[in-house]
Amino acid sequence: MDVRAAVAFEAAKPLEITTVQLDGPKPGEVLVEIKATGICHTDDFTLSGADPEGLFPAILGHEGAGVVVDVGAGVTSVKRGDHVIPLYTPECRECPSCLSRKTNLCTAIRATQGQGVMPDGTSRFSIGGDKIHHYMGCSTFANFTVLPEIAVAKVDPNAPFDKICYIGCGVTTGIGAVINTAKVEAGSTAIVFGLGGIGLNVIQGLRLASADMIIGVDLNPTKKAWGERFGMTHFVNPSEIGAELVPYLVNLTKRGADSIGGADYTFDCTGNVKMMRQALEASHRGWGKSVVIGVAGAGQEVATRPFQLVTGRTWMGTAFGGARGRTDVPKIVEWYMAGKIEIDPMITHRLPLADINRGFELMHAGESIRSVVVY
Ligand code: NAD
Ligand code: 022
Ligand code: ZN
Repeated sequence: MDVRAAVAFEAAKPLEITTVQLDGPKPGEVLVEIKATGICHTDDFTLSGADPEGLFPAILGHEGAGVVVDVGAGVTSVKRGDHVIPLYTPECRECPSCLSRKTNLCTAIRATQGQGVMPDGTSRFSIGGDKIHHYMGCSTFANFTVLPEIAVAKVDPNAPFDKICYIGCGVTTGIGAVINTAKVEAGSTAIVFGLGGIGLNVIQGLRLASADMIIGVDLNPTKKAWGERFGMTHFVNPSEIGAELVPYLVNLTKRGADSIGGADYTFDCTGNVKMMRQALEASHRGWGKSVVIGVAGAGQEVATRPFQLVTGRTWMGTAFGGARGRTDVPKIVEWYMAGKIEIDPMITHRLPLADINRGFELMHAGESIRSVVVY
């Protein structure tokens, strides 16, 4: 069938909106009509050419929501008409990783997903007979896409596509990092580095977990109001404190009889390796946990003195907020529908597919929290 897509033909060029051909679902696959998609940093990272694993031409996009319109042989968990969110971290429930219960990083289709093809090694997308790569197993920058059955989460059909698409990456990553990865307890102190589309969701996750003190750190002063909107209790702009950031934060988190200071939990949502170090070092001696969420550029390394770890701090990382997609994503949609979490105010821009490149410009200018393309 013919579908409309924004195609990344080569690195560092705008996406081209054009008609491409999509083959129907093979056994174990589903055809999904994508109704909305967010534009996320990883799409930009790959499009820029800085991603060493980036493949071209490709149909990018990994933060979508849509409707199942056809299923291949043997598909049992979803049917035509079901509303779904594509999963760049699938959940097969059969591989050693899924069975371990220790990780959400399902390995069932990992190799082919990284190669930009479906599990059978071929692509469903083409243009004039030439193959176009899939992206992160999702390719939501097309109004129809084909996905493995294990890479879709069935969600409440009453939920609005233009909001819940954000649950396909940013919302789940931020909230999941708090609940699944850090396992923050009520009354905790926490510091969030970087108040963008991920950090604000960490903040609302901390509010949900009843954290006591939620400190936000960002160089951009406009982020103070954004953080407060979702539960931040203190804002620190490193360029305005006239002091070293880590000692300043350690001092700010001293409570009662505790003269040591440091937060129970810290989260890096910048992707900057210097901030990752500061986040670790601003966590509490003896028990602080620091979660790396930001994805650093290719080849970057993190450093700290081993003393920081020997004295009881834990450095950890998270992919997709540690969420098991088919199990956890429907629950997060329910939390949104029940008003437990907010999404609407973070969606600052809505665009038609024809204007998708403008969404990337808004991201570069720091003007958007999230731009969503509505088909
Ligand atoms: P964003 O650009 O919207 O937000 C980043 C924020 O950090 C901005 O507000 C910026 O002002 C601030 N910032 C940058 N450098 C800073 C510094 N040195 N000091 C203080 N503040 C600084 O980005 P986002 O959409 O929130 O994504 C954040 C990171 O999370 C990215 O690296 C992204 O790739 C990553 N991410 C990871 C996962 C995962 O599963 N691990 C999932 C989604 C996104
Ligand atoms: C999403 N991300 C950043 C912004 N939006 C993001 C990027 C990478 C990962 C998670 C989220 C990630 C962490 C660990 C891995 N990935 C490796 C997983 C594994 O090896 O099992 C990751 C993922 C998908 C892809 C590449 C890296 C891909 O499909 N190309 C989950
Ligand atoms: Zn993303």
